[in-house]
Amino acid sequence: MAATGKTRFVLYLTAIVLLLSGCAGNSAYTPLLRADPAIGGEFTRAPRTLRLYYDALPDVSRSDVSLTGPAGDYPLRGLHTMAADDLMTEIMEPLTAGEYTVRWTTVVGEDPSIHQGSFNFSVRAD
Ligand SMILES: [Cu+2]
Repeated sequence: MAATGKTRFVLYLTAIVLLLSGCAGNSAYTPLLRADPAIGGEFTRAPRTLRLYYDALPDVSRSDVSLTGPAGDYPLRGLHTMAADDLMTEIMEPLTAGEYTVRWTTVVGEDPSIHQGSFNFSVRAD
């Protein structure tokens, strides 16, 4: 009898894990379409702004973008939207050669879900 109870428990757990992994499949969706500097790109000319393009209009007041690299956190200024689908911000310090990570959080269009993600780019010395 105890074994039957345990078997049921394991079945319930399996069902829960399957449900959760189904949800995880949905959360793989990202509204981010592309960026400038390009996602994964390598540049000899350091970018001075970050612009992220989404599949719907981001809500700037519920968005955040940050940049980290060889010197830690890089200050950004003036997060705004330029068009119907983007977030843009100015990089306050010149970027030296190295690997950079852009992290973003946003809410887009009519969907109240908070989305977040990150991507890298690199700056190469000339
Ligand atoms: Cu702009």
